[in-house]
Amino acid sequence: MVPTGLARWQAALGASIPFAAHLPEGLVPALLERPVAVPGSHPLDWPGKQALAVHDSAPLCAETPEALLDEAVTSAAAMFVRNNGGIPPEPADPDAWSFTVDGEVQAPLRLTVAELAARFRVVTLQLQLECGGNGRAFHMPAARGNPWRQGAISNGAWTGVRLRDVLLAAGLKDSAAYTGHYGADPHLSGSSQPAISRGMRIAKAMDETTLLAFRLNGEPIPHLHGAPLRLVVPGWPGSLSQKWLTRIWVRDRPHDGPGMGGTSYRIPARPIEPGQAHDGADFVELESMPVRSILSSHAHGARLPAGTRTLDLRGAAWAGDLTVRRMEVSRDFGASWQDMDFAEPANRHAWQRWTGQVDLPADGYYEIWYRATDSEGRTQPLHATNWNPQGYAANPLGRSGLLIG
Ligand SMILES: Nc1nc2c(c(=O)[nH]1)N[C@H]1C(S)=C(S)[C@@H](COP(=O)(O)O)O[C@H]1N2
Ligand SMILES: [Mo]
Repeated sequence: MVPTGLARWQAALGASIPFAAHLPEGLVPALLERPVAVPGSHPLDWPGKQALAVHDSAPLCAETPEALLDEAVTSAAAMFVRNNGGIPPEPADPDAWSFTVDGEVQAPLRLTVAELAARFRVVTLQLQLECGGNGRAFHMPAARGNPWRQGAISNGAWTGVRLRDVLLAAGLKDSAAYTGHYGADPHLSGSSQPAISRGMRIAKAMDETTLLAFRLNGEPIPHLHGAPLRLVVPGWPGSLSQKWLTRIWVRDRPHDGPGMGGTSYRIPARPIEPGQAHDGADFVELESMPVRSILSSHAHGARLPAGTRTLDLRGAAWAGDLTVRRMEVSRDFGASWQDMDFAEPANRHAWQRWTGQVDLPADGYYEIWYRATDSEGRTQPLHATNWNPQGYAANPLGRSGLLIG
């Protein structure tokens, strides 16, 4: 059956749609539905940063277009930015920056960055840092918050010490159950309450890939990304990766700072009606992020020369605490899928790069659909599922529109 609106769509695209017969009923071509530029955004103008798509200036939040994520290790310039408050002043002596560990520990600690590096084993790991709201733009109806598409992800090479080693040095009491994180950034209202203060179960804090980081890609961390000291809690919502870190409070119960409880970083255990008002009382914490993939070799909306008959595709995929066990691409609206090659992660919690080739039969409009499957067999769905008021964990498959000719 010919989908309704096909002639209109082809006119709007200025191209024929060779695989139009496979367009699922009711699906609008991605290039017509999703403008190339993120609606309402403007390019970031910030020293040392690329022209990311700014969702908000106060607090500063900017998304990385997928095509700027083509490096195996994300450069600092390409990293998305997510702030909940202001940006604290830069300290004169970064090595003298100190933070405390207190609460349910035998011996509270105050350590400077220099002491951390001297006392504990220093490691470098490639780590996914993904905003809990990545993919929010795909929830229908629109959910509250920055409408990230898929660009609130980075995979930097972080250098620091394991939080685990520092917690062991402080000596966890049997009552230690949770962390609470504090940073130096001011609340936008000027009040003394933290802009954000989240925490995690102690098991994640004790994971070998949870770092107290002071370097990124072999350089000092850029101030915007949390220098001189930040947490990197890979695979879980980025909000746990406290920037400008000043304190870790070890608690005997779940933390209750701003960003905890209710509908914050929490998702329905059983789906609710999309758009429904909800207090989130019976929601569950969003911990390991869902499987997701990006296409970085071709930007959504790119035009390639007439006669192009093969595409060399590249991208990345990741799955929170899990790994990716399959990466597939379709160029005919999901009628057929082709397996892509993908690499093992550089270390646990690093993303996985993928590559592959598809053939195109003619000039015209195509959509490259891309989806990953995690190590427990969950595949990215066609549409976002499990709608929730703050729009977390939407991971529909990717759809990039390309024009040939
Ligand atoms: N101190 C502090 N840390 C913070 C935040 C913040 O607002 N203040 N935002 C968090 C959120 S929601 C995310 S997704 C990541 C983003 O890290 P980035 O800006 O370095 O990419 O930082 C987290 N750490
Ligand atoms: Mo975030």
